[in-house]
Amino acid sequence: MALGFIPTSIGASFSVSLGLIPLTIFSLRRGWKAGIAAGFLWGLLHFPTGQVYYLSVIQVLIEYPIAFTFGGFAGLYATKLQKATLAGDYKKGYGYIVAGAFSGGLARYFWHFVAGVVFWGSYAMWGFSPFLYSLVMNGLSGLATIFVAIVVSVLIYQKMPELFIPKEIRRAYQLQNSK
Ligand code: 218
Repeated sequence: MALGFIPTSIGASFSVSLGLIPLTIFSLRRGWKAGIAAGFLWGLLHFPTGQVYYLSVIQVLIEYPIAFTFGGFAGLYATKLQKATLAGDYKKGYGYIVAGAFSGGLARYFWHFVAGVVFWGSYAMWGFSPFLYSLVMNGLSGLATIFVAIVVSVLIYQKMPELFIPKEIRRAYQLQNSK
């Protein structure tokens, strides 16, 4: 939420969502259930912090509680990432970070795309149709956001891979290998 206060937007339709970086890392560490719970809370926090773009009730429901919750689906790759990392296979680990960031990012921006077609059509520039305008803006925003989340997550993974593995899983693994 705090990272969201760093200005990265151009108009109302393009922005790089820096908050997806910690949500991706958290989801890859704790799994998709904890991830979507965190994503849901992140979506709700836009209300008390006054960060909501409001066009209609349905649009707001889609773009905040729903879209942000889907960001937690990076956690679908948590178990695979942890197994690869504990086995020392960091190359595979990079692949799972990329897959996780794409899963959460695409799932979230799919909802912004839907809201864009239905509710943001009157903002369409350059004579684009609502469909094309939403596809281009949310596609570019989503890809830029996913790219930044991947770069930062991979850099952190290289420096401290253990951040992606909860302490209790690390301990269980160490116990098993000391027997
Ligand atoms: C075409 C278009 N323009 C704007 C929006 C609104 N939107 C897009 C991405 C992310 C968010 C969440 C807060 O940053 C919002 C409100 C859209 N969906 N489509």
